[in-house]
Amino acid sequence: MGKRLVSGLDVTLTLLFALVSSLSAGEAETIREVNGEPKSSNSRRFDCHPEAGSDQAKCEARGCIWKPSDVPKGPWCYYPETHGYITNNTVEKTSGITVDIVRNPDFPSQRSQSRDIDKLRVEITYLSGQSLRWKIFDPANARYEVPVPLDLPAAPETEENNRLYRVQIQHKPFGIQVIRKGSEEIIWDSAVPGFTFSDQFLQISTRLPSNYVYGVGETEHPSYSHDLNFHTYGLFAKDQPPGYKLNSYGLHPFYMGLEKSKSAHGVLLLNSNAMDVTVLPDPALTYRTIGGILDFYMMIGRPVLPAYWSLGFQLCRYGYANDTEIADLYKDMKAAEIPYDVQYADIDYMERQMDFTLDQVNFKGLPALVDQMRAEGMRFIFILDPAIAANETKGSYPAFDTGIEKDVFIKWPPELSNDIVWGKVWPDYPNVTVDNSLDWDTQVERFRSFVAFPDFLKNSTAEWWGEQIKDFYNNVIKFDGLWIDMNEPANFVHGTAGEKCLGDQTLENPPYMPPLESIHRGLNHKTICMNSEQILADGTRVKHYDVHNLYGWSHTKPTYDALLSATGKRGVIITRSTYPSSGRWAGHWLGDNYSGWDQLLKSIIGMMEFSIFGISYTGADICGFFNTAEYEMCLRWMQLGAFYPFSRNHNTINMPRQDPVAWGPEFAAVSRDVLNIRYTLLPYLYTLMYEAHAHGNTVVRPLLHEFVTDENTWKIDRQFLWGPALLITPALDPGVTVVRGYVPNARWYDYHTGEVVGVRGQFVDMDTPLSKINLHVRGGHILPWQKAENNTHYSRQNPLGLLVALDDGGSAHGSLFWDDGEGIDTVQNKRFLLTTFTASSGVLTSTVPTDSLAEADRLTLGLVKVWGVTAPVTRVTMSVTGQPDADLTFTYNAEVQELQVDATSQSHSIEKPFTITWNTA
Ligand SMILES: *[C@@H]1O[C@H](CO)[C@@H](O)[C@H](O)[C@H]1NC(C)=O
Ligand SMILES: *[C@@H]1O[C@H](CO)[C@@H](O)[C@H](O)[C@H]1NC(C)=O
Ligand SMILES: *[C@@H]1O[C@H](CO)[C@@H](O)[C@H](O)[C@H]1NC(C)=O
Ligand SMILES: *[C@@H]1O[C@H](CO)[C@@H](O)[C@H](O)[C@H]1NC(C)=O
Ligand SMILES: *[C@@H]1O[C@H](CO)[C@@H](O)[C@H](O)[C@H]1NC(C)=O
Ligand SMILES: *[C@@H]1O[C@H](CO)[C@@H](O)[C@H](O)[C@H]1NC(C)=O
Ligand SMILES: CC(=O)N[C@H]1CO[C@H](CO)[C@@H](O)[C@@H]1O
Repeated sequence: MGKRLVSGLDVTLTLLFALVSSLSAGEAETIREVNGEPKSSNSRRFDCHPEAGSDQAKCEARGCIWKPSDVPKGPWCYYPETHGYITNNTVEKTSGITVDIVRNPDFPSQRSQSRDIDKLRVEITYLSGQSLRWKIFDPANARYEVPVPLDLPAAPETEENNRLYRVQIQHKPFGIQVIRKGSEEIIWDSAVPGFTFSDQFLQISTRLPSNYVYGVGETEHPSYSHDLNFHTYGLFAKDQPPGYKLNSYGLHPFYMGLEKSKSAHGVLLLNSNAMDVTVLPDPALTYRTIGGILDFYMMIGRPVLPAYWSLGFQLCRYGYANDTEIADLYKDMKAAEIPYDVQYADIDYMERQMDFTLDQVNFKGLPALVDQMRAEGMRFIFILDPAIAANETKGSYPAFDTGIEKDVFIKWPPELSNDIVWGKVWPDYPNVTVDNSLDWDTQVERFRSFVAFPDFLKNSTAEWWGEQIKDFYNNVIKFDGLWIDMNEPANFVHGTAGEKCLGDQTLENPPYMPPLESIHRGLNHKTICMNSEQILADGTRVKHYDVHNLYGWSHTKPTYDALLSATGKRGVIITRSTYPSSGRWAGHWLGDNYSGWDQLLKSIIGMMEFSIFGISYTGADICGFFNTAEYEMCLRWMQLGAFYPFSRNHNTINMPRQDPVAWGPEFAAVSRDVLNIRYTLLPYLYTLMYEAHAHGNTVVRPLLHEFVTDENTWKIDRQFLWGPALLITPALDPGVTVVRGYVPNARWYDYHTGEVVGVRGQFVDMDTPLSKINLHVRGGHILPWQKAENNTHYSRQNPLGLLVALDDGGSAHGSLFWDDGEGIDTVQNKRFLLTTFTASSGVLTSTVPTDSLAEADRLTLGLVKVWGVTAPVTRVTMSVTGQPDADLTFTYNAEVQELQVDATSQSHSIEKPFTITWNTA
């Protein structure tokens, strides 16, 4: 944006190798060709006219070639081979390479309204042995760069031998090639035509090493592994329920690519402007962004450790009429004995949907209800939106008044106006009665109050926001977590409730418009004007145009900090709009999905994508948000949703109820059973959450992450894993009683029976009557568990059970992470217990690498189940240092090959290492 912006456009590229630690499974199997059939040379074309309305004249005016393609959907207008930039000067250092490049003058400008930047600098930094960054920018004029801090290594890896990769620079056209050493595969290759760097249009393409590419969000995808047949996804944060090719709430310009050598790498483009990503059959990928610089990376930051209770089941709806309705629901859930930890209230609880207020008519009794529920071990989460109502009588609404005093709201650039950029969202004007019979636009115009949007990038805003949250907690109502919504930011008027967007109109309607839902309506459709001004922490003034996609990201940390400071506990934050690194503070629900069968599969894809975006606490609204849920679909969704890390049934206003006690006793029983399984396995899920937080592992895992050498797994998205060891095969279609699922190459046990599955490396038909979801446990793993109770407050007090699933060689291993469940920074402050378990040759041993748990949080050992014990057991003993060996009671089931050992009588506290030995006949 050259002069107009204080600083301009920035695109940075960093490559991640073996991003997913479990991915580089070391099986030394022969490498197979993964690229499929030979490609027509036409499939190598890079599109020179991605906008609609391409013709020969327009094409040739860009210096491009016009020729029909024999590849369906292939571009007819494409770049000549040498189009792009040419290297001028290359300097190699031990820490990286710097290259000056100049635009190849043989080709005309691509977009006359967007000034080309003819000389660029490329800085390649060897961040670590596994990662590198390359940044392409204008050395003469600073442009906007993304102010999101990433966890980068302290110093570059200067030792060539320590790097897994090599970098090569191609001269004409200029391109970067990143080569994985060993396999010698080129895993990034931008030495292709079409590289463009102008004020409002930046484009870079890379060839991909295989046809298997995953990620790029937030947008709904019909499959986890991308279909590479020329699909373009527009990305721009929007209050837009997910739908095919529609840009949605957040921005995640990150993809993971598989290589022929069956390794994987990840690439993040650290750019926050509106953009699109095209996948091509070459195979290749093109990024087009309309601002910033090109900056590519690897470290995204590790996901937050959510409070233990947040892994419990949760209930919500938009449209609870009053607190009595919530109290009745709670009573019915208790009577039905369905495990449940968290109740929500949506914007209904507020007075006229204004943040930090309570409806004193319909929700007068809510604070008392919340106190009562919390006393019984339940938790409460409230929604907050960013927009603050602006038409209240002065002195009556402190959130707005103090916001004005502290100057926290987004304004126009001072040279245009000193006013706030007003919008309209949910809050109603004071003293009006909304007439719901009128059409939406008329309602918005007549009844919705003006609102101001806090600028969360600005220093003073976090402090003000934190004070509002603390006052709300101390003076109005207690809560345990917060749910932040509408933070794209969403606006019910386009641009501004004032007249029109002031200033430069190319910001509202840029010369290149990515294929967004609002393509014909401009970037400010349902959000604020792009020319609004925001202030970074260092004082830099930036355009909303550049930082729009960071609004939800910037809203998240201040909310998380305020929650911790108000409650003194870590709780949980759920946010709708996300950007890379949002997972450090929050989880994400997959948005306002609808009650349709197709959404069950899409939710698995969405969860697996957010796993690789570094957000492990995810799940869709169980039974769907919009529309009417149907019995069987909702039942199947309850079964699937019992395995979302974030497991919440949520519904919109004016729709029939869809909670588990709304459908009669049979539905309630199925919900109870499947949630009891979830609750039983929460110690395992919590340990996975810890591993994600401490080591960056994924929680919900596609099968390919564990079985990458098995090509059958590369396209599987109807099944998923919890960590390495629990395989979930849900029923996703109406009327089915059998579901086809893959059994990867390992020994697996049926979770429900403990019996070993006879096959491996095959697709099999699994019975799935309405009451059952198929679950399998992988041999070689030990899963910690606890008997389920009505909520986690009580289940956490039960003895710890172990499920030991032996592999073919009779061994298994696993671990348990345990803390108080809600303390702040228990991992950083080492206030936790970490126990590892190993079983081999009839002996189960525990070791305790970290033992710093408070007395009150300690657990005793309970029931140990061992699967795959092939010979009858004659005696089981337990030994603990300093104590005489004790005989334990046990049962052995020869048919199932299951040994059950009851250690309860020993009252053995698990921070002390123990050994359990079983003797066989
Ligand atoms: C290429 O680099 C040389 C010296 O580094 C410089 O004099 C020359 O102007 C550069 N060429 C272009 C086109 O920028
Ligand atoms: C609460 O709302 C329900 C549902 O609209 C209604 O039937 C009931 O009368 C209301 N109760 C109170 C106490 O307002
Ligand atoms: C859960 O069970 C405990 C113990 O039986 C009981 O005291 C508590 O009220 C129950 N809580 C809920 C929410 O059902
Ligand atoms: C609401 O507040 C805005 C901003 O101050 C003002 O322009 C508008 O006239 C007010 N509307 C009403 C109905 O008070
Ligand atoms: C709304 O009505 C109340 C009571 O009638 C009055 O005190 C208040 O000033 C009114 N607010 C506005 C903004 O008109
Ligand atoms: C914002 O806060 C940071 C950290 O406290 C400080 O370094 C910076 O100067 C502040 N920025 C402004 C514009 O006050
Ligand atoms: C059911 C479901 O979750 N569907 C989609 C919801 O939205 C996300 C994007 O926010 C998609 O990834 C899901 O597939």
